[in-house]
Amino acid sequence: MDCSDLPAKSSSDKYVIQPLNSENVTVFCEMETDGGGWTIVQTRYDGSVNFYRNWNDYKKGFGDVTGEHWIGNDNLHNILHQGTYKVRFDLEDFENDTAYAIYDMFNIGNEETNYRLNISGYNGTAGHSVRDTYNISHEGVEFTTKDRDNDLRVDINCADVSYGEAGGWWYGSCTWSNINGLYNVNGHKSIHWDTWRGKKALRKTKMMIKPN
Ligand SMILES: [Ca+2]
Repeated sequence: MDCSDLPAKSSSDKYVIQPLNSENVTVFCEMETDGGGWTIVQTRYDGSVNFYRNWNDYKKGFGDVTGEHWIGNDNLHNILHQGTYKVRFDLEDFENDTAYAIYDMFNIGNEETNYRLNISGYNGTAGHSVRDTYNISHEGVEFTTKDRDNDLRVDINCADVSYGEAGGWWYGSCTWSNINGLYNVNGHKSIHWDTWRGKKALRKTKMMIKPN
């Protein structure tokens, strides 16, 4: 069903999983961090993959699972729909410092809900940044891309690089965190996690899920 089904001594690598009522999905399994058994949703470390993409790319997923990639919102929904999951974000800045954030409850709706987000139960070292500049939780917000504006800002599209952040994400009145922003660019269009490093660009991100 997901990477938590692998035997404990399995190596971190790509594997094929078959979520319930879903096609097979090739994913990368993280088997070392925090007990292993994590299914990778997103990872970035060198800027080799463009994350400024449209709705359909985020829906289907992009990049290679052994490199920088996004798992795809349909795949993510199909995995999360099987039970109750937690999500973990691992972050590294350009000074090699690291931090993490875990949310004990994480789920997203299907495409008809615009992948509506449920997230709660923060703990970690990076701080709770899945919220926006008005200090409002992103519980219940929908996914937005440059070509599909579902955010809470009426004046702009938060995913549009010209006016907002950049990259697809669950924006509210934009956001304190965006791991899908532009690579190695400081400011609000960057990969950022405000409660840890403000709008300073981060070098590495890893987002992953595991049954709770
Ligand atoms: Ca908007």
